Amino acid sequence: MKIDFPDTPEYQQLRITMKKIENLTIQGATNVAIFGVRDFAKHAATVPLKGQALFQHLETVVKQLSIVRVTEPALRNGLRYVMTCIRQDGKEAAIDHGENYIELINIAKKKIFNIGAERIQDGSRVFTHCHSSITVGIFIEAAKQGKEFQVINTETRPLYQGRKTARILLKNNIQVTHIVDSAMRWAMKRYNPHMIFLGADAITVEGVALNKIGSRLCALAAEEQHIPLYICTSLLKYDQATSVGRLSEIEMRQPFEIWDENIPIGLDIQNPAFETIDRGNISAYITEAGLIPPQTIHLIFQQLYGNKIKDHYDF
Ligand code: RUB
Repeated sequence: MKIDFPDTPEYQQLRITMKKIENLTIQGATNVAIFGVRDFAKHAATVPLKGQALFQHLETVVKQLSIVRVTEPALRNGLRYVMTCIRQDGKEAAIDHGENYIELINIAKKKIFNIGAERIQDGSRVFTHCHSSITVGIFIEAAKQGKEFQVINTETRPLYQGRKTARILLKNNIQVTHIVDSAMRWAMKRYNPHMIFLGADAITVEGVALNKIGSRLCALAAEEQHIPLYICTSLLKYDQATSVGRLSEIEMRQPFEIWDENIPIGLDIQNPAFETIDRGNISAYITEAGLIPPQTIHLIFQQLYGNKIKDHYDF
């Protein structure tokens, strides 16, 4: 990632947020979108520029924020939403517009929590991978409704986001069984979960989901055992550029996250952050519009958000 904002006070908050997004202090697509959009809107409202100079500057900031984590369309959709509003109403309203987008996310989250929780019953066993605030929110909602169930979760190497999931679930008195990523298939045989719940970072026009590396393995193991797999996500993660043939990009992270000292000289280390889950492996998406089949993503995104988030294919 390349940050070339000047090291001056008006960029300070943006620089801090970008660093936190980059090093995963702010983690998961939904949080990346919320924090990124909020700080962008504040920056837009306060930067001492006007007219053409303002828009040129903000377009640069949008591009910079968009490449901190390239597989995050919910952030890009939010930045574009705020930019469109600023062009209509001026930069004074930028903060309100940023909050309006965040409100769309929050409304979507609540709906997904309820729709997802309906699928969980007393005695359910649910498998999940990594840490998705949406998936965890569903589990917490189901627990609030008094349901007793078990979650099987992976540690998620190399950065162990699965531990965050395990801690939050335990705190909410939800039974959790924690496994290494490579025990996914074993765990599916051993526990025979009723369903898999995964989050998403991006959704493509074909209905393919992109989520944490390991998600496709999870989907293949689920297919072998005939276990339904649900992607729990807001449609705000739809990558609109895929509707004109662009491929959703997969973030490659630094090798030191895998091996940080005494690395044998000459060793090539690859650290992909995400991978695709084919639509054929997805039973349904659990979204703010209800339970929907993968091939309807574009249509339903247009129905829900088409008038708010204009097509943008320029990233
Ligand atoms: C997190 C991850 C999550 C999605 C969805 O990856 O893959 O499943 O981002 O999260 P990372 P949410 O740890 O690299 O950010 O449901 O919170 O939007």
